[in-house]
Amino acid sequence: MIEKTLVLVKPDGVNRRLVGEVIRRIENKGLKPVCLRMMHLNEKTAEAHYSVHKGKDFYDRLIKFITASPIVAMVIEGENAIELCRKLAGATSFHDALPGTIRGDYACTTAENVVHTSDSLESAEREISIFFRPEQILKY
Ligand code: FUP
Repeated sequence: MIEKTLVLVKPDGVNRRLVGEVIRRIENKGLKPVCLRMMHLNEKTAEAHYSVHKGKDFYDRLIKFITASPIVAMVIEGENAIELCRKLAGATSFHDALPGTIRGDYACTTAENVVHTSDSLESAEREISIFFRPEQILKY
C-alpha cells in the first residue's frame, strides 16, 4: 500500500549536518519526500506531537530537546513507507539500534537519536496533520 509517514530530523541531526544523510537513505530506499520544511518547534506543537508520552520520566527532557533548535520535518511517501522508515531509523534504544540504521550509525544516546518516524497509520495521519496542512502535501 502507498503510505505517507512523518519523518523529523531532530535538533541533534540538524546540528550534526545529518539532514542530507537522512534524506539520502530515504531516497535510496525508493521513497520520496512530498513535503519538507525546516522549523523551530514551539512547546505547544512539541507537546501535541509527543502527547502519548506526557507524564513519563523522559517527557520534560524530550520537549526541551526537540524545541531547543531547528528541526526538519517531512512527509515521506511510498510503498510501505511507515514500516520502511521505521526500519531505516532503527530501534529507539541506542543500545539496540543496529549498525546500518540511522540511529545505529549516528545516535549517541536514546534521548538524542537523530530522527523521528511515525509508528503506525494512525500515528502518521495524526502527526502529519500537526505539522502540515493537506494542501502543502504535493502530488508527483
Ligand atoms: P520512537 O517511536 O522510536 O521515536 O520512540 P518513542 O515514541 O517511544 O519515544 C520518543 C522519543 O522519546 C525517543 F525518540 C527518545 C525519547 N525517549 C527517551 O528519551 N527515553 C526513553 O526511555 C524512551 C524514549
